[in-house]
Amino acid sequence: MTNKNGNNDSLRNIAIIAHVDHGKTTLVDAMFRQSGLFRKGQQVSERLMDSLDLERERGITIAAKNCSVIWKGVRINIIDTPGHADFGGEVERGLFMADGALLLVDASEGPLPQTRFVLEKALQANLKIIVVINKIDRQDARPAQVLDEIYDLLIELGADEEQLDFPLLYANGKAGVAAAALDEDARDLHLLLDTIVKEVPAPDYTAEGHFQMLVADLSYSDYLGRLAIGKVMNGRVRSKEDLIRIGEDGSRIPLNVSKLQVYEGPFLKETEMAGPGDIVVVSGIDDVHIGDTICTKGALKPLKRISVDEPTVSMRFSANNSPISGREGVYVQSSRIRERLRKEALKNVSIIVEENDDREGFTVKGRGEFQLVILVETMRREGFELCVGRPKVIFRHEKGKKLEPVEHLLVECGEGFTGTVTEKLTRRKGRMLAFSNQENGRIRIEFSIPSRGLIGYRDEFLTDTKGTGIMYSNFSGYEEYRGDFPDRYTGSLVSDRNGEAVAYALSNLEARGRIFIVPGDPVYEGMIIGGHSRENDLFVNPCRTKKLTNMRAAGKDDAVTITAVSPMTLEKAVQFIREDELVEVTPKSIRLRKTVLTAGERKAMIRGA
Ligand SMILES: Nc1nc2c(ncn2[C@@H]2O[C@H](COP(=O)(O)OP(=O)(O)OP(=O)(O)O)[C@@H](O)[C@H]2O)c(=O)[nH]1
Ligand SMILES: [Mg+2]
Repeated sequence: MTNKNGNNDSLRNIAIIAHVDHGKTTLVDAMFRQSGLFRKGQQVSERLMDSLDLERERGITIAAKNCSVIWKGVRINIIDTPGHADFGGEVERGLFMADGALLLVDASEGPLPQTRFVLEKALQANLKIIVVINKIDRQDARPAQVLDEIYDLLIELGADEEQLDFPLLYANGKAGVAAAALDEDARDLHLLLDTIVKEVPAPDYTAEGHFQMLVADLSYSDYLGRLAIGKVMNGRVRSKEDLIRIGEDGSRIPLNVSKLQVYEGPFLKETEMAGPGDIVVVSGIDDVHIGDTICTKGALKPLKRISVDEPTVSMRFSANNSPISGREGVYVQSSRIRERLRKEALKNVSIIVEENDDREGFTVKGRGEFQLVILVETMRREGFELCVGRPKVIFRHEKGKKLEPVEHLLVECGEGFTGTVTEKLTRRKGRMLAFSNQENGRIRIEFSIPSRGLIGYRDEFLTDTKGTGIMYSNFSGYEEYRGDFPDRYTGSLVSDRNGEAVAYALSNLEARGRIFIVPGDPVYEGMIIGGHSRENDLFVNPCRTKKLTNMRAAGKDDAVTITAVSPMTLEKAVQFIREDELVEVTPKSIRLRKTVLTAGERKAMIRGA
């Protein structure tokens, strides 16, 4: 940047970044508590920043969020980011508001794939890095080796001398303590807060500059309408001020700031004025996009727009056209789905929505199947009914070559499982990169594998390792297509009629595969009721009752025993379906189905092909 000749020393902007579950949100809680934000004895829920329902239920952060603490007169704006690889776009967006990054690394797990991703992005953004080796209370903590691994990672990522000379703290975020050395008796996080103020540069700006703000996040309030959130790059802004928004196409739209707010803890506080470097929430704009510049009429210069990595996975969304559609949801029409997806693309930088040529559905592109599953789950809770197809990777074509997204995969499991895991990953065109014995007796293996090889694999991996394995992957780049392999090795059990599933029929079908439904469930022709143990699809009658020859036989039918079925989850369903299958999603049910439902239609298609 040029002409930056001022520093706002009353502020610091810091992003907390890490691999999933390394303790970011928990550490923010402790910072809140110790900066005097809450009354003594006040009941405050855990992981306060994980405010979305799905975040609380799943115990993970999905969206990056802003908050602040005041420490010794300095406001530290904090951006809590998600650690799951599929939400990497949120980290990239969050880093646009930060001048420094707190890199958390679990004292036992050490740097994992997403640690590399977030650190790389922070280094690219030229942020001051403070390293926190966290969870030092863990029984299996190995802080000395973890520190070595962090150095190795930084060197690999091309960090310079200064970046290698990072400030280092050891913390137990849960207990709210941090110290400069392991043998130091830490009682609080004061040293961490002091280190942030001392080491992270105060936001700089052009002293004589006019107001300019980069929109990095959007929100909505029933009272205030759309809210634009971002960092003030230069100048000051006042409530009620007349400003201009510069859109991506260069359009300049006037607006009036109806309310100006800044962060106080996890809440918003109204303010009359905000200075350079601060993170503000502006209301009074109807139409605004992430990446837009808001500025005074005097300085109509757009700032560099926020850009994030391209999506790698796509999924088809369409209106639910099953014979039992519209019974369980509130929003079923294609137009409602379109509207909802448009809204999502507006506030989620890593989601792209395209209307399909057939005008019947939408292609939603994102950074991973889990990100798309979370979107579908959110929509179903809002009352939507829809159908989604199998997640597909997005190929690229360059210089006559077909390229595909490739992941860096790390699996950890007991020694007895490594054979199966390696065999399956190799079949999916995975290449082993590293193999190591962990201190806890487990084996860690790293692979480079096409993203498409991982779609549908997680569930299988958990079964193969009897639920004890862990796997993490993140996108490492586009590479030449590694060749075909089947999506799934088995077919489906498909209902050949409409009706209601019956215990007697399901019990008999158990010999054919794994059943997904229970007696009493509605079924329709073309609905998938289970996984076939052989390759082909098998058309079956799940409604068949035993012929009633006399009363005793009828009594026997009631006593039929069937294996317990665990309810189908959206994740499992999306992982199970093949190219010619769909998941039917309603607020109450997850059903699987063939895309083409009836035998007649299928035959017609084959004839037409
Ligand atoms: N032993 C120990 N556990 C911790 C510590 N800090 C957090 N945890 C636990 O680690 C788990 C994950 O904590 P979070 O704060 O949600 O981690 P996160 O990094 O925000 O996770 P994502 O945002 O989903 O990436 C929770 O079960 C915490 O209770 C710590 O210092 N020690
Ligand atoms: Mg979190």
